[in-house]
Amino acid sequence: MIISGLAGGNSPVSDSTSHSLSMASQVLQLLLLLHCFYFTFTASKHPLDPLSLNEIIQLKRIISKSNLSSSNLTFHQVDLDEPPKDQVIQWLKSSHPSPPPRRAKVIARTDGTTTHEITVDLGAKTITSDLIYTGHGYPPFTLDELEQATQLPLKDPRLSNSIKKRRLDLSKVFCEPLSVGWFGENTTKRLTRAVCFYGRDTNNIFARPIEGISLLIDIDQMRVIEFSDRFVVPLPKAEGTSYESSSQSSSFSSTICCMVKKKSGGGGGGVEIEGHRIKWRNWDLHARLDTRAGLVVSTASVFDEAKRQTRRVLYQGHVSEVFVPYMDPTSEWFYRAFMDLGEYGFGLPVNSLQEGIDCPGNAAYMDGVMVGAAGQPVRVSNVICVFERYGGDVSWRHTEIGVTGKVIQVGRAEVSLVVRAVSTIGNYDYILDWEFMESGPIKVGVGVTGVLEMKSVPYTNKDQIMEDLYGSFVAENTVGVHHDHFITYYLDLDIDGVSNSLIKAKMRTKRATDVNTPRKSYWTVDREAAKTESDARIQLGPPVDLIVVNPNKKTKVGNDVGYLLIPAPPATSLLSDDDYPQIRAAYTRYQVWVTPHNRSERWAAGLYADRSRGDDGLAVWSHKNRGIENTDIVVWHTVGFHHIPCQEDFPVMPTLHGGFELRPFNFFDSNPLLKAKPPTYVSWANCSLTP
Ligand SMILES: [Cu+2]
Repeated sequence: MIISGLAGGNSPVSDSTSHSLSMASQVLQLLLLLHCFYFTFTASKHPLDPLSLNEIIQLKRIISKSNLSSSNLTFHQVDLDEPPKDQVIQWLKSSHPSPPPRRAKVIARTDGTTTHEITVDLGAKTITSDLIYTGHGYPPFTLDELEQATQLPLKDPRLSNSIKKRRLDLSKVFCEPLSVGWFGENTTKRLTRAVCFYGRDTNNIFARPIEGISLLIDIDQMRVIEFSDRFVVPLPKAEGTSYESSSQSSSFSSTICCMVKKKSGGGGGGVEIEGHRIKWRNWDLHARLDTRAGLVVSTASVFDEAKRQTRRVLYQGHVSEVFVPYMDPTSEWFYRAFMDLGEYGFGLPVNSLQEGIDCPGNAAYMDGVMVGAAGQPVRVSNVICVFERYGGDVSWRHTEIGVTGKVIQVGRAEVSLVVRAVSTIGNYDYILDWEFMESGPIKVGVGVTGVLEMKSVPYTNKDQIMEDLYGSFVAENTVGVHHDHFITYYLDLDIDGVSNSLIKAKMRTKRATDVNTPRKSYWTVDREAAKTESDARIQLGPPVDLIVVNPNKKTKVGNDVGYLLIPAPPATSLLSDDDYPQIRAAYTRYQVWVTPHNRSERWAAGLYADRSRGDDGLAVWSHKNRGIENTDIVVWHTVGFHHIPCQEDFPVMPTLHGGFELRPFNFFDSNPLLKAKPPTYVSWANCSLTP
């Protein structure tokens, strides 16, 4: 889980073979749309814009002039303090908007002992509140801390001896500081446990774990407080661990044809980006980078051609927490149950996206500015890409031969807009997509790729293994340990307004007793509005449609307007309720929760997730059992992967895709695509089936 500097600084590593195969087979056979982008940088500031470079400089200046400056201050999490929702909605409605006051919220630590929650009014240049947090858990690690904790073990003579004992070269050793969780201790410190890898003859450092050694580091004092060297396991060999393209060959063409270059300067259509606001066809939305959440999508509204009005769908959506528990309960592994957002954050380890690998040639990019540990601005280029996607899909079609004298064959191509960011948390990379469809759906995708967290074992063939290794044998001397990825989303839906309800449309089999036909059974729907939070803790499985409706807005024929959640496949945590990682991530027991909107309820595992004890977070809030009917509600949905590794995941894992869809359900009066002009095809001159 180490973040050794911004991923954007790394040299690009591509998998051109597999990429070219999938892209070429799709793209070469298609006519292409020609996409155009144009940019305007003179837009009014949107109230949800991230802190700008100047605002961060201003913020640092304000704090430097305060009492806080007399302490040794580290900045752990700094982001925009969002204005109240009603002010943002009012701003969007207003034709001459003056944005609400700009504020920043800061979680900082003084002298490595005290956690402060500071609110700064950037306009008034004052600190409006400075509260000391005394509860359980700690803020995320800073990148500086993680970098120092990476170096610290290498200076420890005990590690040096252990490495010598194994006849390895210390200069090729890399140590990774991991969060340690909480296992019932009465008092806690901010700690990490460093485990080490051997980087000789490979750049895939995670593929050669030096098992048996670990160093417990007090991260506030930045010193090793415990060293252990319990056992020696043969190191996996370096051969076959590399994933760099220079070591690969291909029997197939490696050219990606038809990447459409964006036009420079003005253009007549496509995507319009003004600052962080994105307008594309019938969609209007805002995208920004947040230190904790990574990509945040806000104020997404869709234009209804039939009604000639813009209608609100999603006030805000982002990842709220990523829980990754490993299933090896032994001494060197038991504590590995990561809360990636709360312990590391998805913002600072965001990638500078690479054209041709991360995003297609027609993408436009946004830069990100965040705050480093010393309060300094950290700028990363190309952190969000925005592109129009045409993947050869059909948005609707029909062939009709029943009309006398003619064959009707009609339809249109599916074109969508994708907003993407990629965060790399140590060995794993998370590709976060928000895809907006012209017919109204929002598809939320998450791609998991990168390198497995592996364990060295003494075996070179599966036949030799007689013990439980808590994972899969993926290469000689190498086990990919069983684990989960639970990616939990915060979805503040505002379907045609703030007041919404969750409808559970349960399908059940009914005997056909009241009809005089040979049919014995059919299914029927029982609709039920979730009245309180306990009605909306949902384990997926039995057939139910989950629809967020606005009970105050009807279609022409009288249905409540709504959006359907087409959820991710069922996957909830399999840990026991009394197991410590599960106590901290109790919200993974259900895949869907609904809570009333509350500004302070944002992070599913609680605001202070590092070493948390499960006394804050979604499961705790939900037990207040508040009313959730016809009010401003937030839907929480977890995309879960139970990951049993396999050999194809080694040495680097092909992207595993997951996600869910928010789909109009009686939102429009009929298929909205029939009201909108279809896209025009333009064939791409240099694209040919026989290159
Ligand atoms: Cu995995």
